[in-house]
Amino acid sequence: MNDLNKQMNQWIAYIEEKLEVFMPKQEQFPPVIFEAMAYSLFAGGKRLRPMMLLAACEAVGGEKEEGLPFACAMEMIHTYSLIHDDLPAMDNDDYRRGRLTNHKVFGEDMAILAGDGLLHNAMEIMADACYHNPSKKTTGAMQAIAHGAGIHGMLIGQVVDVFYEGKPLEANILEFIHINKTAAMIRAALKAGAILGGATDTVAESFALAGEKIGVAFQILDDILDVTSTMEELGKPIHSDERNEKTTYVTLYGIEKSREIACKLSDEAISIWNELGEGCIFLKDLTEYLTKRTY
Ligand code: GRG
Repeated sequence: MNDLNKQMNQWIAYIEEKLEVFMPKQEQFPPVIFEAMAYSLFAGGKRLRPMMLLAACEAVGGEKEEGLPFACAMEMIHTYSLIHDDLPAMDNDDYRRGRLTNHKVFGEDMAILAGDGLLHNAMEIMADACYHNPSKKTTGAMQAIAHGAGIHGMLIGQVVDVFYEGKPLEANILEFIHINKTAAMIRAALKAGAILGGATDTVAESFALAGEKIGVAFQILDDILDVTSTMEELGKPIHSDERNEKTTYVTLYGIEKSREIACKLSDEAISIWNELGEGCIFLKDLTEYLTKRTY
């Protein structure tokens, strides 16, 4: 295992331990809602957003403990979005994080409520942190996260994605969807972490910009991997009319050009980390891993 994998695993273990602490205790009846929330939260995600938030906080000289409530809140918001995205009314998926989706196990009604429960719990954790430590750092971080998750970020990305369902997309619409649906939460994680660590507004904006580039590159690679893994499974090239297909970077530009676009975005993010200096080495390595991945 290389150094980056070791560091990522350490972050994951740390985050999972703290997520347990920040989950609501089973004080209410019936227990099913607590089970449904925990089922998806502890289903083995990569914990990228909280990891980035904590690493950004440390990169600018902050203590990871300052970022903890916000990091856990980010993962809860991310998990809520996955539960809702998988619902029959949206993507209608049966599997997520290697297990049956929340609604397949608990039913649609409980899955909607489990997503809502995680979102509201995240808001309560952050509001609590702001209340106990009122400062521009805590309120600024909460603002960045709510902004990234809501109507100016992930949510509007999902709305536009749903709105154009089944219709061909222009490149600028597809870019809008990626910037918001996928990249806004990565942008928010890095910006919030930098704010909590005490970065100036200008430096926090650089973290945000790197996050946007990483997020879009990450999504383009996801689209590429989707096609290449299907090709591998089928053992042959597949043509666009054989797949029940959405517009992606791959359908618009082809695999090679899409790889080039992702690579360029990744390089731009890495330049930002280089400019920000030594403290950003982990984030730089993580960026390379996520945006040039072959896994
Ligand atoms: C329901 C408001 C609302 C939004 C849903 C996140 C999302 C928006 C949809 C999920 C579908 C999807 C493919 C989104 C792109 C972002 C993405 C690649 C999510 C998966 O993130 P990972 O790879 O997942 O970090 P893990 O499971 O590791 O946390």
